[in-house]
Amino acid sequence: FLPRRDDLGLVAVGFSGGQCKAGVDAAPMALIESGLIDQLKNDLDFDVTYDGQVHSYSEMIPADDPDHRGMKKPRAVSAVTKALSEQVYEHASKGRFVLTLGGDHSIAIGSIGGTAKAIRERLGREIAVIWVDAHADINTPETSDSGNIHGMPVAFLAGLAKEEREDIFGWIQDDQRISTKKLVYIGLRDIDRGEKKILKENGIRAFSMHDIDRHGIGRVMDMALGWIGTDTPIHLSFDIDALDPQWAPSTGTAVRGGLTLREGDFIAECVAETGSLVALDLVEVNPALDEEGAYETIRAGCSIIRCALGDTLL
Ligand code: 4U7
Ligand code: MN
Ligand code: MN
Ligand code: MN
Repeated sequence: FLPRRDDLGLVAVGFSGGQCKAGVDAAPMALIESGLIDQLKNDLDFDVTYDGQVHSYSEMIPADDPDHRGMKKPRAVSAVTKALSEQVYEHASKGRFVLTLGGDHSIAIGSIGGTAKAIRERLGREIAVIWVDAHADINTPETSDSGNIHGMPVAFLAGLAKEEREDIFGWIQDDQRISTKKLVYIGLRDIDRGEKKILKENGIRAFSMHDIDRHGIGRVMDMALGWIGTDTPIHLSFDIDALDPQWAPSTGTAVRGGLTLREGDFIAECVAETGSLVALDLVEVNPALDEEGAYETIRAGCSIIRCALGDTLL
């Protein structure tokens, strides 16, 4: 079921409406300007299909977007993720590996929704999702204290949060959804009360920083990939705030006590080694925050992408 090894679709999403801090929309351009596409083409031998645009989808964003069920900018996030899901679906249904550069993590509603649908149609398979993050991003509108949708994408993708209104995620169909049984978290250390309850009640497999300290990242990856099982298409959604702020300070919701740069790369390498990776998101880099650390944060993001694409494997 592998995507043709040399074919990569790149989608750059300059969107920040899933949270309140400006600047995360500048990340795709910063990653690209640091040489990412040349690395994909020259060092990794990919055929890159990229429309040369950072999409902000501004034409789709309504001027009037009042809160709904406590969610902030629900129509904007809904419209952007719907458009993104169609772009990602286009790439994935042509057998391309899809790399989505965010943007805040709300965009995973679109990227994962698009991958899930394409892989179902093409291979009749359900994707697994590996979510690498300090946070679980599984709040429902009701459990969220912040109302920021970048803390909710997993709830919408897994069908734990639903909404009738077409313009507020009502467009999400079953074929775009994922199973909580095929979802694995790595790197968690800042989980809200309501999220803990959701993780428990749904038996979701999660490896926190505590688990990584106890077992080491090597055994954690064995357990995480063992849970998913071999020959399952994998979508890796990597929030740069999974890394310790020492390595990735320029991000909107930094939490101390995170992964080292090397542990982040190792996670990506282990996923690459499976040969089952079909899509990757790199999100939450915000070059406008901690400007001194922006270069390091961008470099860390590029490194994780290269590792996930097999660059450092022998
Ligand atoms: B990110 C938070 F309350 N859980 O819901 C929330 F702690 O994509 C944070 O992982 C969400 O960066 C962080 O607002 C979203 C908060
Ligand atoms: Mn996070
Ligand atoms: Mn996140
Ligand atoms: Mn964050």
